[in-house]
Amino acid sequence: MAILTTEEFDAATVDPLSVRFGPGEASEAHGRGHWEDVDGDGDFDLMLHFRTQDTGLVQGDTQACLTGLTFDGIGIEGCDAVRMVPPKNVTPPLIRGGGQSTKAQAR
Ligand SMILES: [Ca+2]
Repeated sequence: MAILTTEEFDAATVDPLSVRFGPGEASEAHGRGHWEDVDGDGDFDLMLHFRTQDTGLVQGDTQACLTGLTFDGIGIEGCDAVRMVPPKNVTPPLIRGGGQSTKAQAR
């Protein structure tokens, strides 16, 4: 999960420990933020790690939101597309075809 710095928003102002992510309101797994240039545009973005089980997200969720505070106490929030990757060899994919949804068993 990354909070990107843009022209309007400096991710370095975000207090990493204030950020809650997903319906489970997960907090940063390591208790700290990581500043990296995630998108390679030359400024630092805030990278946060959350434990999947803490976020409350389940496979099939396509969007997740976070809330947080800047160091100045200003509330921030944002949502973005997420892709939950199923554990290998556990969950069969849902295949949609012919106007009907069909559950396919992967073996
Ligand atoms: Ca950047």
